[in-house]
Amino acid sequence: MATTTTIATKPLLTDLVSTIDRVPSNFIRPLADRPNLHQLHSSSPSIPIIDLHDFDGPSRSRIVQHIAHACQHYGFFQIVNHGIPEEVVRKMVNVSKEFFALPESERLKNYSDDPSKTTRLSTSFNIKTEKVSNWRDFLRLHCHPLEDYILEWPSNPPSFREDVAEYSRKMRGLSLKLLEGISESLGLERDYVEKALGKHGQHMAVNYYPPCPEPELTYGLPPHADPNAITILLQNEVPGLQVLHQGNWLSVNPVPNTFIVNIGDQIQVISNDRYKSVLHRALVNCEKERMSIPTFYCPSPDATIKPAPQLVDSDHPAQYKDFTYREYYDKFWNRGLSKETCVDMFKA
Ligand SMILES: O=C(O)CCC(=O)C(=O)O
Repeated sequence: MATTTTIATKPLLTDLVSTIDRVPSNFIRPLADRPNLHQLHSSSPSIPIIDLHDFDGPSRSRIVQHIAHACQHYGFFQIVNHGIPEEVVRKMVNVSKEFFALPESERLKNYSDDPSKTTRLSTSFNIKTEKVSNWRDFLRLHCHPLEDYILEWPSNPPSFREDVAEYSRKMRGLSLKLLEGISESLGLERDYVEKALGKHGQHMAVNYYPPCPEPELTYGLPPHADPNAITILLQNEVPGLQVLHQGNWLSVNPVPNTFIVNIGDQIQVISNDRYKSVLHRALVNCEKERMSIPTFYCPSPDATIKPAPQLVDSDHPAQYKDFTYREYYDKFWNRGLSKETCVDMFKA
């Protein structure tokens, strides 16, 4: 094993980590921009937990109030009793693990550094444009409409397509339910946000963060806000996600059978800034591999996004100009992950 490495010599981190015992120089963040690992296991309060049981029954208005509070004050919440069968989640997690355990040559069949590809395995964020790399490999898939994409997905492991398709169908159902709750929480018609997203899009990533010999020097993912409408995140039992709240980084430690939901930039725009798409980041650690599986629910590329007219008046002028999601998404990928969120580029 080499004692120092100055450059990464493999396309994927998964295959690099066993050959190094220092972080290669292209992953090292400038001093002022490194994570503070002391905060990782802090016992400070975390994001709200919302129980979705009875969302379609008499508790709906109470749950909608909780959603409003969480979206306004945190931009993030966890959900329990969400209705996704444990078996579906277990299969999704297992097949993801199996995928990242495949031989390098088998995994690399899916490799691409072109962000416009609808199915691809890659590393970091956007290696064509970024200056510092992130300690992450990821498999990214488009999932809606399923039949347009499923035949592009990896066919190895053999159950991959079936297990991931079932998971993404369930995630679509849950996303639509949450979008109803978010619409109602803004005082809009139940289907307002659903209609505002045009024909809808759904993407998914399987993020794989291998153990890192010097986790204080780098990020799995640096602070960023999500470009889509909402994200539903599943994480394995290894902590790493942190959310910015009132100037502090809150750790969102894994809780079995929950998902983490966050508001993305498009809901911030539709809500005319009532709700905030919040910065979050993924830290890595030196002992355990971490996996997270976000579902990004989004508008279709041709959908025009703008503040809901019902939320605009003389006291609350429109904060954003109209744009298509395609314009937004291209900017997001090309400028790289940043604390200055992309949504500011679309201010009125
Ligand atoms: O790994 C995590 O917990 C966060 C993932 C994330 O923020 C992303 O994929 O955009």
